[in-house]
Amino acid sequence: MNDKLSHFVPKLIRSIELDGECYVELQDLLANFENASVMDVKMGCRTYEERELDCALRESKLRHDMYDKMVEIDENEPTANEKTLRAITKPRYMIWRETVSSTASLGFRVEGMRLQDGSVDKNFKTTKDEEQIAEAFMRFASSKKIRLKYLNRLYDLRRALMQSKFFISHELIGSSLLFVHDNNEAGIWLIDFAKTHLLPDNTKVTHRRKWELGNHEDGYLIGVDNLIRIFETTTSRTSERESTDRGSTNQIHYQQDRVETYEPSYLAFRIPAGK
Ligand code: I3P
Repeated sequence: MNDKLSHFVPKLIRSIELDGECYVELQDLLANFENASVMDVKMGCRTYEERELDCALRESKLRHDMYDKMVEIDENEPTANEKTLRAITKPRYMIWRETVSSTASLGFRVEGMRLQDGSVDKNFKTTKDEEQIAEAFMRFASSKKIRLKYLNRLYDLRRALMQSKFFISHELIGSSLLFVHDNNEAGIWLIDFAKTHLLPDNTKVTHRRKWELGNHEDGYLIGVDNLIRIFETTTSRTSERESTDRGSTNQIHYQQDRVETYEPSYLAFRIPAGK
């Protein structure tokens, strides 16, 4: 991939055909980390495609599983009719899900994380406030050094997105940023492109404008801007663990999209042999 984003996506190793199906083998993003912590952040203000909405409105296929997932979070949310049917349409679920999480307001939501102690937390469906999110980030990356590395990576990512020919010509729906760190390094990559599509001819998006049916805006950059802002607030704080760590630095200098307190590092990833 010859694009400004090429350092931010897993490398393609090869594509293979197995039993008539085509598979791609991708770089193992965890290979260069020791006991990695991993967080999945779903990007954008919208998580369904325009055509999905169109199909659902025409077919109005009802989903019992999505009704069940909805009442598990808020039993008062379904309408009387939905309660009778015990089912809702997919767009009804997806749009509601965007508003109970931070997707609609901040342009991203935390999907889940795996911490270094092996614990997995997927309980973020109603994590919406910036303070709740900042706390989740501090728990995920309890070391300020690592949060600063993430912040620099986010600055670099925003710059790359704004210069990328791929990004300017595509709509990215339901795509995630994968955050990976260990005690020494941190990286962020774009993953999950199942609902990423080339824009129709003569359609331009800013990735920041409000979505209206037909304009294909996804709000991706709104999410990146807000991630950066929240990570900036977390890098000016000290976690409980760090308050006892004499090595932590309190002076942080934000300079032209780069935090200078810790030496920035670009990660050069080696693709393990045979991968
Ligand atoms: C799921 C989430 C996924 C969506 C899936 C939902 O909800 O919105 O993005 O898959 O739809 O069930 P939740 O996170 O609350 O469990 P797609 O993005 O692929 O549509 P699905 O059940 O139709 O797969």
